[in-house]
Amino acid sequence: MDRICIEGLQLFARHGVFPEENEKGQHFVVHAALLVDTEAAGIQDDLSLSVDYAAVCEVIRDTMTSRIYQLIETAAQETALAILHAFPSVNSVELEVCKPEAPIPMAFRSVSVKLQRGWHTAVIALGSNMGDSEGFLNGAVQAFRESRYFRHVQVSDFLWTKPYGYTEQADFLNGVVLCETVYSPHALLDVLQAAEQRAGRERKLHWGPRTLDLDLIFYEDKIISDARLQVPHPGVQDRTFVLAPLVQLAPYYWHPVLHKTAAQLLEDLA
Ligand code: A4P
Ligand code: MG
Repeated sequence: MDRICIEGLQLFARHGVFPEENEKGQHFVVHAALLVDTEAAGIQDDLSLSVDYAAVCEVIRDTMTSRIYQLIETAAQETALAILHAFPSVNSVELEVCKPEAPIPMAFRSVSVKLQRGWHTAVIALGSNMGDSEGFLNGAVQAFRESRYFRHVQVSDFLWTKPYGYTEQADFLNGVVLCETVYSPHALLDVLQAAEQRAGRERKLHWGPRTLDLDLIFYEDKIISDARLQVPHPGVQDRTFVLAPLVQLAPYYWHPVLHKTAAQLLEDLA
């Protein structure tokens, strides 16, 4: 992917852990690299097809100076989010926030935080078979829509399905969300689990009844297998209640391990 780079943007802001830093302020330096496709703009020599770097500098200045953060981690994170929202054609941004006057009683050139944030496609399965199932599923979707960490949130129809696995329980209301998120896979899992908690979810029985179950099915074409998270979700190919709604939204979604589309996996279950 092409990059538009801004180096050494100088700002005066008040970020810091110490009250004196918040009162007096100090100089900060920001470097940014925007990952953006410049091909069409380059061919047509047309700024409207690219990203105006002067406008990006204004967004960086406004975000860095409109609030006070204790941490340059937060200043960098918020600035990256502001850029991603202000310029939808920017897929990803690398940002470094430097604090050359940080309160360190030694000689040093600068301290900085450097991070990369971008939009990532994710597929999330929703399920509920206790209480106000439709309300729980809609509540989860609304929370994604209201969060700055998500965009382009698409929702399948919700469908009632017979319980799979442990069958001595009520029918499930199921659906799928296809979205883009700035969260990493593990941060997204935290967000999904927090949403389950807010819906009053109690983890009593594996595969048992629940107010809200949010499973991460796919994250880009990433393959993850660790103690907390397995992606693609290991059961996706066995579950009509995930594949049918997914096929409504993205029949072409490619399973990176089984090397089949969602539509092919659904067909295999027929
Ligand atoms: N975990 C690992 N990978 C993932 C992932 N990709 N997404 C870990 C979400 N969580 C993941 O999950 C247990 C642990 O899985 C988590 O701590 C997480 O670190 P859980 O939600 O606490 O427990 P669970 O829901 O009982 O297990 P699981 O595996 O999510 O259950 P399933 O497989 O979702 O089954 N029948 C119908 N018709 N419709 C349903 O929606 N759902 C279930 C639940 C059973 N039968 C169903 C339905
Ligand atoms: Mg689950």
